[in-house]
Amino acid sequence: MTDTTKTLCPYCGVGCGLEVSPPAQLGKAINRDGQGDPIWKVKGDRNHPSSQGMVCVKGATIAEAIDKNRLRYPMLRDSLDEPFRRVSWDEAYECIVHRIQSVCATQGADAVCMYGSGQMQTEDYYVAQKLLKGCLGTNNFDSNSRLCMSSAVAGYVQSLGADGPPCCYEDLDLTDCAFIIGSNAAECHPIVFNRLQKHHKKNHNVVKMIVVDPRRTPTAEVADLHLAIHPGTDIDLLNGIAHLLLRWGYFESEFVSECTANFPAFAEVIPHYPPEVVAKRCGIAVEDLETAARYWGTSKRVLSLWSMGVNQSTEGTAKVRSIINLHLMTGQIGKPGCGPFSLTGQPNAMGGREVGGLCNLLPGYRHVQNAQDRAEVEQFWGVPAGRISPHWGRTAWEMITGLETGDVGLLWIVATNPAVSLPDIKRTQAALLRSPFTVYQDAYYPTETAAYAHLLLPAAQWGEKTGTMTNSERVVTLCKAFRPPVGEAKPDWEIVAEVGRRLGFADKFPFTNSAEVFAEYVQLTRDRSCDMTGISHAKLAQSPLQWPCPDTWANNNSKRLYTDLRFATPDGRARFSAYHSKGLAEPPNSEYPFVLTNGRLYGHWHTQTRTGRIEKIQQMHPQPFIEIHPRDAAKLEIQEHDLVEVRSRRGKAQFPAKVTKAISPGTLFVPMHWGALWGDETEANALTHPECDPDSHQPELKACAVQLSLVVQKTNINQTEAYPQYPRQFLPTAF
Ligand SMILES: Nc1nc2c(c(=O)[nH]1)N[C@H]1C(S)=C(S)[C@@H](COP(=O)(O)OP(=O)(O)OC[C@H]3O[C@@H](n4cnc5c(=O)[nH]c(N)nc54)[C@H](O)[C@@H]3O)O[C@H]1N2
Ligand SMILES: Nc1nc2c(c(=O)[nH]1)N[C@H]1C(S)=C(S)[C@@H](COP(=O)(O)OP(=O)(O)OC[C@H]3O[C@@H](n4cnc5c(=O)[nH]c(N)nc54)[C@H](O)[C@@H]3O)O[C@H]1N2
Ligand code: SF4
Ligand SMILES: [Mo]
Repeated sequence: MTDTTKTLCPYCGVGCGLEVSPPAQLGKAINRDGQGDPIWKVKGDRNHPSSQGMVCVKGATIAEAIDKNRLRYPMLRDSLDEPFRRVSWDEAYECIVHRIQSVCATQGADAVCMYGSGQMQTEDYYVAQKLLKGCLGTNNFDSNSRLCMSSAVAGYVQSLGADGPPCCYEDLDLTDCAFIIGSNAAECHPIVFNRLQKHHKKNHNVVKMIVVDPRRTPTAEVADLHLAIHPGTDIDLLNGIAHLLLRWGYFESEFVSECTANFPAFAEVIPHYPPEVVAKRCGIAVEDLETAARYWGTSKRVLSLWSMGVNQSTEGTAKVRSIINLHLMTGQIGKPGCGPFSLTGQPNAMGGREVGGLCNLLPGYRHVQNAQDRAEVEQFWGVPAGRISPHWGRTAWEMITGLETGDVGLLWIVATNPAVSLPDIKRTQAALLRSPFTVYQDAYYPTETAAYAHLLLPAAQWGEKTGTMTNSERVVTLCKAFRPPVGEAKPDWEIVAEVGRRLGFADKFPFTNSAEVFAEYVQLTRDRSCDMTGISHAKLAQSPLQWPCPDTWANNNSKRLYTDLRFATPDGRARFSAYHSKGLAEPPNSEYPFVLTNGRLYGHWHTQTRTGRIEKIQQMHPQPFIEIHPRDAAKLEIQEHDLVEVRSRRGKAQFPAKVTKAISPGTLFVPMHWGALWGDETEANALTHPECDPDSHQPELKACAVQLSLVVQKTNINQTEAYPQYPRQFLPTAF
């Protein structure tokens, strides 16, 4: 393994290609903690179709974190107040198998849950679906995509008939109006945003950029029009734009009558959204609303880009569908440069959706509630008819409430850090403390969730295992191993497959490598909208491939979906939806007068398990903060860098104040990256609530009502002590 290896950046859903080459000193003795390991060289892969050699700071520095604080051996303890002891893999496997068998015997298979992540590779996901849904007969596999992409999935399925963003990155170069809503792409999807920005700059008089976000983010900074709407008023805005488009006659009647259904219901809702009413509700000027509608109406190719400001909402599905409505009424879909383009969060959230990695899905964009879908998968897996449950399994949050009620007997967590990232974190942590048995399969130690685990399983991570990931534009890339796993770590799919064999399903898990897993899985995509039968590890070793890619096609020409204007619904027509705005689940009131929102910073990745250990990134973002508008700060006599306290109905947290006009009055913003390991009382999720969307079950992480008060003035704070920059060893460790 000395040559350059082509792989994919394991952070965001942009999916940039990387080339990794060995450090000069490879082979030198390394210390046991891996802290002094030589650093692998990483650069952008110029031949990758999605990124063409570009990378952001996260991709460029990834190699600096791959050896620090790794979980190297299986570790076990009987109760959470004991220290872990190292055990062999054999002992670890026997322990899980015994636990699963006894939970199934006493409580039934629906008491077993696996909580996975969009950072699992497709092969990892597939093996887990087969074990839980096919062998055990429970749909209790959910992933953190429930917190992330599930509203986009529900919106696409309901409006277009199937999941899958219909657009591609080339559309960023071809659009004449980018409508960016609830996305801070400049920080969160930087390589996508750079490409769009380049096009926007080059064609400044023609190409427009609109950003809809309560914050003036770096994304909003470069827009032609920034609509700083009140949090939770997106549907008002979208219906308000539709109102003006209809009033001004920007309406593709032929497309609407030939290719869509349900327009009359939509047309009944829209008159209720005249500009004066909408502008007032959203907190924007009528002229700005009109400008937005004018840009939409006069542009030939409108490309919408959205992310968590849309999805993480109790009306997330309705927001997604209301965006799609605008595309349908103006015929802005299925053509170059336009369409509703959901930006995916995690590197393989797309793959996870394709392979059925949510508790309501089955492989190949199938649904557990659809009898034919279940029958097809049962037959393919060779399991008895009726084995796959016709009901939704537990969603991520329902796994937590199941721990509270005692209905969950075993929780197996893979590649996610729920003790930081789930809503209402104190309630989540209390529930995790009550878990009869928690298996935690992760690459790092310590993490916050390890404190709640009985059994720790060391996962081989990026670079140590070979598998595939799908990015936001449906491009599948092979992520090749370039070094052996640390310690006794193993690829996630291998661990799950071995448990399956030991549970008595040996014939279902005959795989000897991940290429075989993939080869089996793609057969389940045959004739589905995400057909990948023409893709294999061997072919991907030549170059990434975009789906749909059936084995019957001579060329991989899959840039856009629905180019024939036939949609994936039974009658081929896209569906208009008719939603009224409901607003926030927890609106501000006199006791909790502010809306707190939260999100990401350019350098950090989620709960910092990797980026928190990279010096350059630590220096970029040394500590958390809270953004407060100068008018609100003045009322409370808060000044820059003062320590302030935020309280919601569920918990509290403290942050240094950042007084800035970038946030709208009445709204506050904190970053989501600081869990208990990285600071005292700086958890965004100590404040958030779990209320969720009725269709997608995605929680409204983006908004909760809070109160704000001054704690200490800046002159009295020792900043370094208040915010330690490196993880505290807060757990007893037997390493
Ligand atoms: N640097 C970095 N990049 C990442 C990640 C990371 O951790 N770090 N994570 C990846 C993942 S998994 C994801 S899901 C994506 C997330 O990518 P984004 O969704 O772009 O990121 P966020 O910062 O969570 O939220 C985006 C914006 O939503 C706005 N917002 C809040 N409430 C509302 C509202 O009611 N309406 C509207 N229109 N906007 C609102 C917030 O002000 C915020 O600026 O990023 C991916 N990329
Ligand atoms: N307040 C608030 N909360 C949020 C959000 C928000 O915007 N605001 N966003 C939500 C969203 S969109 C997301 S995606 C989640 C993200 O939240 P998490 O999924 O909890 O975040 P990560 O830190 O990415 O956790 C990934 C874990 O996987 C481990 N890991 C990395 N590679 C591997 C591997 O190959 N195998 C295994 N087994 N483990 C591996 C890492 O060490 C890390 O512990 O947070 C959600 N929570
Ligand atoms: S844009 Fe996303 S995929 Fe590309 S290098 Fe940055 S984090 Fe990695
Ligand atoms: Mo996400």
